[in-house]
Amino acid sequence: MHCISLPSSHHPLPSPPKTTFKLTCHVVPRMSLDNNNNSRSNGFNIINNISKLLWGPSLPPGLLISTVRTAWTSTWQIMMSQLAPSDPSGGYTRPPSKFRLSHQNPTASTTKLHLYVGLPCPWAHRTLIVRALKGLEEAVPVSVAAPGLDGSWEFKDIPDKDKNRDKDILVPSRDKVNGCQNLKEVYRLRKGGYNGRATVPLLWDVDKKEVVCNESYDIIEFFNSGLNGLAQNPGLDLSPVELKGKIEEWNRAIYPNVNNGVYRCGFAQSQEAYDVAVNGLFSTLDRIDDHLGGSRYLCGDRLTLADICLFTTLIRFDLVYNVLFKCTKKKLLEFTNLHAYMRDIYQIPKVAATCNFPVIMDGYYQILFPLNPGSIRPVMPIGCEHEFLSRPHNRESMSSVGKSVQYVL
Ligand SMILES: N[C@@H](CCC(=O)N[C@@H](CS)C(=O)NCC(=O)O)C(=O)O
Repeated sequence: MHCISLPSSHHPLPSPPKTTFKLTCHVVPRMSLDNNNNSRSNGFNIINNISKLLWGPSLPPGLLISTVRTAWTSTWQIMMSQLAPSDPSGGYTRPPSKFRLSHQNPTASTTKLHLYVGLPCPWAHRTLIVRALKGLEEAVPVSVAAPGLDGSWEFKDIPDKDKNRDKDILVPSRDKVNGCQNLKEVYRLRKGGYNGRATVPLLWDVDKKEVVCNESYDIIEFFNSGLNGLAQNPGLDLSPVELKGKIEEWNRAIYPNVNNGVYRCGFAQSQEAYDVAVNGLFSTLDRIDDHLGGSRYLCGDRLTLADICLFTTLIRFDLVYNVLFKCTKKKLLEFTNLHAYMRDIYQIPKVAATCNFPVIMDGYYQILFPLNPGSIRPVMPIGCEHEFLSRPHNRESMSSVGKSVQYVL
């Protein structure tokens, strides 16, 4: 491998260079055009052969970079504008969920329900945690989709050898109720069909073959209070009347700035949009961190839905968002209280089994192609492993009710 410096002016077109440039500031490897790397795709080899014909064994680096930069930037802008809708300033705007569960049309507790999720998705993760804490595993069985290479959700049984050694931990599965190959097919089964975004979580009415709801917050409220006749832990109330106001207040700050805030950083299509998102994210995290210095959970001594919604973003923070979504100002591990607070929730029985870290990492680093074209999965950062998350959090003393009386499941 040769090392070259980038020439300051454009390289003359397009004859092959006879000399090697001297190393000055930017050091980039000279692109080798040898066809000896079997791990590369056919596409790579075809382009490689055309390049060889045009320019000889190696490309002029200035030409290579300026051409690829122009082509890549335009392609990136097209991809991002289609995959991540934005406002005129380049800020990411999440499309609203199509199927809401309103209080006027509660689902009867006799309805046979099925839940579709994907493990990388923080919104689906909320529903898995509330389902587990309420003991709704039998009442609401689950099918776990995995992201396909085009980003849509697919069902496949993973080979035994790839299954997690911890038998309790959730893994991708086939569609256990409709036998579909992918989530789009499930949505299309409903009367009247559906061609919109096939998102998880999806709560499904098995007998009517109908979407009950695809908005995570509606689903967790429903799991919390709407299925107590079927729940193994009906006494647990994650949204008690006296705390509803506080929960809503936290949600109003946390949803736009943290839950969706990390996506607004990662999917920003302009520097201005990114700056607004990243400032909102870290100022809100600082505020929460201060608050958690004097309060075990967001609303005091009791775990609520607001904590669960915050948790599913925090557990992905150092693992994914810090790097891939450029949430770089601080790692979660560097906050005074947030990491211990996250460990406190992780250690509640049944929560750890909803967190499949390798599947979460793959779901972002290998699937969000426009943000990580090489699909390389970075090494797991310190503080994200099960062993570290199982360390003492020492937050029991903050709580006047002691350790998790309400979570004895
Ligand atoms: N507001 C929805 C968001 C759900 C959502 O955006 N899910 C993503 C995965 S994280 C999805 O399924 N995307 C697939 C797509 O947009 O086609 C909720 O909270 O349930």
